[in-house]
Amino acid sequence: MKPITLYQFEISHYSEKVRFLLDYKNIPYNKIDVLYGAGQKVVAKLTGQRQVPVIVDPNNRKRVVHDSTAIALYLDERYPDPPLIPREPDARAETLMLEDWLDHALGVVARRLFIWRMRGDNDFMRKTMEMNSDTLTRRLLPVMSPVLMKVLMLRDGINERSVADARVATETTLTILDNRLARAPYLTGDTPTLADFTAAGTAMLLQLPPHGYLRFPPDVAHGGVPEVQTAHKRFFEWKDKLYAKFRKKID
Ligand SMILES: N[C@@H](CCC(=O)N[C@@H](CS)C(=O)NCC(=O)O)C(=O)O
Repeated sequence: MKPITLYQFEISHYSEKVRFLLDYKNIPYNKIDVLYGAGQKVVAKLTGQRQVPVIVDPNNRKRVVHDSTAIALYLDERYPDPPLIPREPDARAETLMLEDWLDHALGVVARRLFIWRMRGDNDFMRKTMEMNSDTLTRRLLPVMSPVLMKVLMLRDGINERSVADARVATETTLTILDNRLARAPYLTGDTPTLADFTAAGTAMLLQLPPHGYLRFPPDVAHGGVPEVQTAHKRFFEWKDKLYAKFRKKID
């Protein structure tokens, strides 16, 4: 099998979800780091929209798929073993519902909490963002980051109030996940499914993975939103175990 191409940001949690799926299915892939801004034009040309993750599959007439949910469905159909989404209708519906809910309930709110956390920490921001920046932006990052933060916060409506809402929403979501994981090893039972990899991927910004999975300096590992990590130790320990079991370390 030829490696799939993954257009991504290293710090993107929806890209992390896809990296998890590819690793779980043992599908080889090459990552292409898309530059913020200019690089997204390439993505727009390929897909008609500017967001990552995007995959291109050389084994299937260079098929292009964007959006982590569409990518999950594509991969499970094209590369069914091991399965991500159960075939039995009720289990299938539950997995897809959890996935859809987590994309929003964790993915969207985690980004809000992460950006809020980064706004006060230029060093952390630089370390996680410079990989997807061109040389000039990289050089400007230390000076520009407060401005960049303001732009991001305005664009995404991130302020005291929306962050307070995001904290409540995260608390509810992680409590539901904690309770499920107290009853079974995975969110829908005894075997991992798309729901688990969605939870682990979209929670990436609440707690970055252990060192060795992403191309960040060692001191960035497990960074994120400390108060959420402390309140939900069970979930974050489970997430680390999922990394150890299913996610491949980078060379
Ligand atoms: N629904 C999409 C969301 C993808 C998304 O939010 N991507 C972010 C990175 S995590 C992005 O590309 N942001 C750049 C932008 O919006 O310009 C998915 O599941 O793939």
